[in-house]
Amino acid sequence: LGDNSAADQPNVLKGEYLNKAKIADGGKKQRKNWTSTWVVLDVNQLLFYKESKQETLSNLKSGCKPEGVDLCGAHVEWTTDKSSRKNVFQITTSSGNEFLLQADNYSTICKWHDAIKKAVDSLGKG
Ligand code: I3P
Repeated sequence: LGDNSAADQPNVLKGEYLNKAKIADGGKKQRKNWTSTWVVLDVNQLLFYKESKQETLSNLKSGCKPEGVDLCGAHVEWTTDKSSRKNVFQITTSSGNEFLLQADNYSTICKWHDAIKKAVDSLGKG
């Protein structure tokens, strides 16, 4: 099944660059600002790094920590009305933070959508 060790840990996806926009913080709308972000799916949280090399540095230096998104109680859904872009899904956290994630490649974004949804579902059953 190839070289993807994620097969051993079904809820964890290795880093990849996706387009990210935070559109609400604690329920309060924010101005949309799309940025390319290195995204890593951990068991119970999503990690946003500015760059791939920050992931390596964060293991060594405490000043390089990523933005962590708590997936417990989060909602994940495709959206066509929050953006003019294609292939966009939204994550809404239990604390009212809203993120859009997007990639031009459909299979890439599907892989992330499905894995994050699976992670959220398995935390719900916890
Ligand atoms: C926003 C920017 C975003 C766009 C957003 C605009 O303008 O063009 O890319 O979102 O549309 O408001 P600005 O840079 O001046 O803030 P999409 O690319 O996702 O469509 P929106 O207001 O309809 O969210």
